[in-house]
Amino acid sequence: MSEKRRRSWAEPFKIKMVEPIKMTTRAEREAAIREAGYNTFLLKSEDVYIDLLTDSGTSAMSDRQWAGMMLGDESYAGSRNFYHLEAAVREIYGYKYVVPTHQGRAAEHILSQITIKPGDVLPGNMYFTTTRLHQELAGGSFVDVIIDEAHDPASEHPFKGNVDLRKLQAVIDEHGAGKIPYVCIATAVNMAGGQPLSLANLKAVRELCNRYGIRVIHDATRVAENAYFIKDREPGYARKTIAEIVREICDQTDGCTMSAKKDALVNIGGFLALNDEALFDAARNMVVVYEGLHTYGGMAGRDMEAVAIGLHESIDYEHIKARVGQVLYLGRKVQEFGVPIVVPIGSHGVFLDAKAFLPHLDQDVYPAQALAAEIYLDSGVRAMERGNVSAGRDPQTGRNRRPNLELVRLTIPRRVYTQAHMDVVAESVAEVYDQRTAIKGLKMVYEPAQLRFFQARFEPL
Ligand code: P70
Repeated sequence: MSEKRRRSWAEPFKIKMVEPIKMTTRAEREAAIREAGYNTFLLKSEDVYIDLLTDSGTSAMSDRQWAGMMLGDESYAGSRNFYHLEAAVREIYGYKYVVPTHQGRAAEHILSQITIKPGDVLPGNMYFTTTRLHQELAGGSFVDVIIDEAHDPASEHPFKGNVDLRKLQAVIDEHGAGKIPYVCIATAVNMAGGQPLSLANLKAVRELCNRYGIRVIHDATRVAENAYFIKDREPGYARKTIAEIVREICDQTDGCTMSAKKDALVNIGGFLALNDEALFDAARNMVVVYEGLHTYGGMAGRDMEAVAIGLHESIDYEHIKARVGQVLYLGRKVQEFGVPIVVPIGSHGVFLDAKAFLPHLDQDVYPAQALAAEIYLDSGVRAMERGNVSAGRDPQTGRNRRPNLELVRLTIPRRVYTQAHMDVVAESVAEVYDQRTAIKGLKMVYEPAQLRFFQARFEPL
């Protein structure tokens, strides 16, 4: 067979347990989305056919991970599984100290409370909802220092997760290093569409921060996916392993917050990892207040074992190539139908550009929210709004932030769906695209004070 006719990837696993999913009628979906206040977070998962709400905690664990669960040491203190987790983090990421937490935002909470003083500023390569909220709750304010291209869904820049060093320098000049407890660097930047940063850029950030004695903290939630893009796109990295690239990324940083529910292929878990002993000490004092003893955080022994094994699986080349490959497959399919999406196609999902999809809708009638509801109505596929609702209100003005990116995220769980599922999703999006001029906006009728996207309710206009 000629190379041209060969597929670029196939899943490096076979399926040995299946979970039936329910198909619904249009009438059932109409009732379900109305009851959910047109918010896909409020749907019952039983009413969902293909669930692309998130890649968080939704992956299929391997037989090895399940076997590891049976070896859970559920002792209150000193569980053997904690030491396995600590060893995996040290070996793969290279950070010295590990504080287990129940998931990523708990690590963000602890880090924010031990490092941020009121009035501090936190530069970062685009906000993430929970990260920014914990910074704000500790009295800090987030400043976006990502390159402009990241805010443009049509820019083909290969490393849209990169930091704009001039923006970072300007924040340092304006506030002074004393007001910057750390710079927060995410890999495979979620809100930009799963976009990677380059190692060259990260090294330049490190150098700049070294000059001012500022820490660099890494949101490592999707670091292996970022490493895959570096191997694929960054000069000089084609021959390095995913493990080597992941390690090189972590080596530029002073610690990380981690939601193990993504890269690490578990249903629950996370940690804070640090190199500084004094900071670790503060974090360890804090974890016992909010999470649990410092050798389990918020996790059972079996959960820590599954994370330890999942971390090793996450850096397997065949795994990560198939994972990112499946996202690429869906993205290209959607593009073939002419649907506007964020380019380059990201690592964990396909992001529909709702502004270009629904140009007749103003951002304050929530086009991405309306589009996610419409896709659910068409096929039972569940997506997530990542636009004006997610961005929330500016604490100063109280007005909607109206972010540049108004997106619907079709997020792919790892090792869960097949290529046929991806075809169904792409065809449904194309069908909705054909009907787009008939789609109307939404009015928010219930708005929670924090992280409003989770529980807000809407009515059709
Ligand atoms: C998602 C999930 C979680 C996440 C993340 C990055 C880059 C930290 C976290 C927090 C779940 C989610 C969270 C908030 C709003 C919508 C969805 N992202 N950093 O679906 O980790 O969830 O374990 O507390 O992506 O993108 P955790």
